[in-house]
Amino acid sequence: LIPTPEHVEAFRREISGATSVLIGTHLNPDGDALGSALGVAYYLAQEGIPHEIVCHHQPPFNLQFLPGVGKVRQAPAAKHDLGIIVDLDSLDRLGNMAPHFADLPRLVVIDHHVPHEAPGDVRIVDTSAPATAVILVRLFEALGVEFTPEMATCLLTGVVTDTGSFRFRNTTAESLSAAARLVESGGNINLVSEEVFQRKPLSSARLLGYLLERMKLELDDRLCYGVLDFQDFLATQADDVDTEGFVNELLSIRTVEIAAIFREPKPGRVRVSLRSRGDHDVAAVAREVGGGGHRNAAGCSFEAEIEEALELLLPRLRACLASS
Ligand SMILES: [Mn+2]
Repeated sequence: LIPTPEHVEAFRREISGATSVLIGTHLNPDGDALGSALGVAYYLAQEGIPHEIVCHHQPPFNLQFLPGVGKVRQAPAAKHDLGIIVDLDSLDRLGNMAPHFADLPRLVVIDHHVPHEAPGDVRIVDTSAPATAVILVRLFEALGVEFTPEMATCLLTGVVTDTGSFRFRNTTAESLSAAARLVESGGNINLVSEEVFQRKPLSSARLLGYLLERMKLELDDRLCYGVLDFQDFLATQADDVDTEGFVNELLSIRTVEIAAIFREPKPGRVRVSLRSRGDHDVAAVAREVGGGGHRNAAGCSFEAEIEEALELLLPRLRACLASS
């Protein structure tokens, strides 16, 4: 299990050798990114080690409840001699924060994504972990850290969001027991669930209404797609972030095996989200048009009209459905 005793020892050495720590996480931070970064910050505070947290983007609306979230900045104010980055495995994903980490003498990476660049002097990476927050729970337990209620709520947010509230396939005995451990330590699971999942803006609900009203089904209702054009975004005053999770609504229909959403939040720029069940490889489809992702969750975007994007992708999605 990761961290191994060697990882724990290496981490302990880095911390004891550091005078000041810069904590970072990825662009468009989610609950695991910010919850894990704040969990590390609470740990360093307990150890009496000065630290800062930076992120390219500000925390999104639905994560403003996180204890300590006000400490997240868009640039470091001080000098640091150790970096700890969580929930990402390439310095690119730090966005504008990347140069601040590239110059640090030492770097620790704690993550659960499949490594690409593999930066860092100490790497605590477990691709089978349900969330970075779960790796931190293991690490802090090995270090004998006392989980405060604030720290527990932050880490719990990572577990709850990355497991889709214990619905995704990464919901294991360990994700549940880590969550139970955090709730026992004072983590507020009701607050986390309400804030993360029950705080949708009205604009988002209206936009979803448009999508569901006009979605198209083909091939015995196995392929489902929908379009949200610039007029729809204008009419509802929604942003592209408000479409988070929409494609999963289409895939949640019993007969649907491939779902796609074509959206134009700004004129002339089309973003496409693709989802599939089982063996249908939508990442292969996305790669053919310059996008990428995982087999069952992929995306692409281009400068085009929505009609062109449909003409480009629909034949490929139909072929994908037929071939697997
Ligand atoms: Mn994560």
